[in-house]
Amino acid sequence: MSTHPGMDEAIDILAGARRVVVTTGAGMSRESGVPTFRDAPNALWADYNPEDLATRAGFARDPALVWRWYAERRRMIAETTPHAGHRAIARMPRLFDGFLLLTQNIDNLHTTAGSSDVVELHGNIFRFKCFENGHPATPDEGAGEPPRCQCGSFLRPDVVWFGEMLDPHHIDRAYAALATCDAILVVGTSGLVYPAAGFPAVARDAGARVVEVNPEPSGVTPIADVFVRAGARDTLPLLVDALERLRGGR
Ligand code: BJW
Repeated sequence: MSTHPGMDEAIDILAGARRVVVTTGAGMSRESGVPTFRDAPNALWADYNPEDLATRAGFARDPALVWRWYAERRRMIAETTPHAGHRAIARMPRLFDGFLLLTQNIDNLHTTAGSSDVVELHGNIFRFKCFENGHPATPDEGAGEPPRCQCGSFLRPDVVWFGEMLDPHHIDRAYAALATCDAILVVGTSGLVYPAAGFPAVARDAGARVVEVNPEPSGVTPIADVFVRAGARDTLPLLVDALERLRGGR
């Protein structure tokens, strides 16, 4: 008998799956010290209106404010390290015939933990691009807030703001995997921001079982086959340890 209600069923579902999708949100990195977006009291947006910060219109209105907000978050994230849950997910691909990790997180922690193929749906805070033309760019040290691109426009973080399209290549990979997976493991997302919020339902409608790990109910919980009400850091290693034992270290 495992510690958390639902763990044994979650293990059964994943042990019986050949193709698995894992999708993660901000709660995945909370125990590494990265604040989530919507959990009081430390939520990132507690003091700000997201519409002022994470939109093209917000950046156009006050580029320095948005740049500084991201610069502060980048400094803070750079001091964090992945936890045992990130490392457990990095061990998962070898357990299945098909595996895809879809993260909404921009913090790079899955990659640092050893996941080699991470679909970063909302981009990466450590990359930059031109605000006007979208080409990749590297800011010069001390080049202003925001720094200018060579073409004269401002630079911005290479993240996906509200109202912006996700990378079509990422979307194609996501929906192809969702259509064919046997199980989807959903970790630490409020299930409110689309299109990622719709992924569990897409997978379920294509026949997959839905396992959720989250200390609080989310928008995903009503359609989850199993809801493991617990944090990512302690739960995922237990889950992956059990799968590795069952699969004989395949
Ligand atoms: C733990 C834990 C622990 C705590 N362990 N768990 C369909 C319907 C309605 C609207 C739309 C729609 N389709 C598109 C839209 C518009 C919009 C949208 O979804 N709006 C909704 C708010 C309604 N979507 C978009 O604009 C997207 N673009 C798009 O679809 O383009 C086409 C289009 C355009 C326009 C109209 C229609 C279509 C782009 C979305 C980009 C989101 N960007 C952000 C910012 C990224 C950059 C940055 O970081 O600054 O991404 S918003 C923010 O929310 C961030 C996150 O990735 C995202 C999701 O947040 P997440 O991960 O769920 O975090 P939280 O904080 O909300 O939840 C944390 C969870 O963790 C909680 O459940 C906790 O309980 C849990 N937790 N501790 C495990 N220890």
